Amino acid sequence: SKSKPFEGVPGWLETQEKRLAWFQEARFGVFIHWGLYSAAGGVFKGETYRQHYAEWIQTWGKIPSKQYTENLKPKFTLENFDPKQWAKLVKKSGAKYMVLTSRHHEGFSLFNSNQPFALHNEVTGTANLSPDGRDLYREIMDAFQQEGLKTGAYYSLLDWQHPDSYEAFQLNPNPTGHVPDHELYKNYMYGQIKELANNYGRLDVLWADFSSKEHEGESWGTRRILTDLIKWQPNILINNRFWNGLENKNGDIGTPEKYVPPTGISGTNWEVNHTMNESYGYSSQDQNWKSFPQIMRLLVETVSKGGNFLLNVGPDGSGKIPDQAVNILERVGKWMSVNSESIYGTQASPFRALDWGYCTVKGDKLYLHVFDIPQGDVINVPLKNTVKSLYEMGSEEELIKTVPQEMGIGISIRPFSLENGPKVLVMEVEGS
Ligand code: FUL
Repeated sequence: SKSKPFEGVPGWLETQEKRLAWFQEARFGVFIHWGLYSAAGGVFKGETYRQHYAEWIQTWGKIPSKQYTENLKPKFTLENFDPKQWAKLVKKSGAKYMVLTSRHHEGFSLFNSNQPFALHNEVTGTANLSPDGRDLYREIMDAFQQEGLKTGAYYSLLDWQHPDSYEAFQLNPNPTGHVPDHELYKNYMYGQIKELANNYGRLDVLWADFSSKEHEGESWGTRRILTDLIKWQPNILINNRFWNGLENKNGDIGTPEKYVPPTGISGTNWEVNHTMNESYGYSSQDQNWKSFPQIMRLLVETVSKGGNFLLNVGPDGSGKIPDQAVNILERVGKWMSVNSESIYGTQASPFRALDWGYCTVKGDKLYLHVFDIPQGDVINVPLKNTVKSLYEMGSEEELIKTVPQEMGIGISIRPFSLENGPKVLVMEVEGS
């Protein structure tokens, strides 16, 4: 399982650099978790679940699939569902791509799957979520592509509904003594991934989720999936979650979840996925929203360590994006409209911890993201080089007196409010 499966897939490694180019340029994307769990919002039949991942409510509550469906489908109303508005909001935030839960662990698809089990089954009737001949997945992907964004599909390897998946076996009553047949489940998965890759135009990312130690790698039929995927979608990127471990290098993209690796991850491209409150799926029980400056720290810290930042949004069962999330995206967008040059296409900071913020690099420019002003209102950049130019992003003034300091270059900073996000100084130096 520690082998490099991608090495055996024809064309994979040869094209990797080229396939990753847009991803490295983008640096910032938005994740959308939306499914039946969104209609529960952390509450099922009057009982509240405060666990961090509201999309796990079926498992927290040990709810059989049939009961889960009957209760939640009527609450998945779409009343406020406006994919064009979602796409406009995300575009305005400055994000360059979006990854949507095509199917989470509960086993319900936002896309219209033609797999026999998805069309009709004895467990839930159908595993497809779209009503009346609609295809919610298509509506969302189309809207985002029309805004010029790259689009990816999250696809769960786990399934709490399909009788041939182990996890479903644990949740659902099994009067006939059926023994799960992993080969059948694998074929179902393969068939659905084939649909995602062939029936919806471009697919830029397949975000698989997730493997456990007991069940990982080739045991999902991964080699077959990868071999065909790159034929169907020659530019696709695949994350590393067919294999166990968030930082493993078996894929195009490592996927640290809700943390920023202190020194980045060497030897692979990677993307932090993070939440605005605690949960990915919508929860009326989770009001622990991060502030806008906290979100900015996570974004900038990640990029300063060489990673991408995938910021999650969880619309509710009506299709409404919570106001707090809208507010954060709008404020990120406002900041990005002035400062995005310091994010897009930048690389990791050459410095270790700085006491005032983070640094990103592009060509001979250093972008200094100031979050905290040290005593004396002077930030220190640990460099001896001569400064060619120094200015603040979004300002005409050629800056701010630089004071040579023992430890490097000192820059005096006027006090400012972090409520508008970090201040970004651009510094060009001689002899980088
Ligand atoms: C995890 C999942 O179990 C969570 O529900 C969420 O989707 C997160 C991004 O990945 O492994």
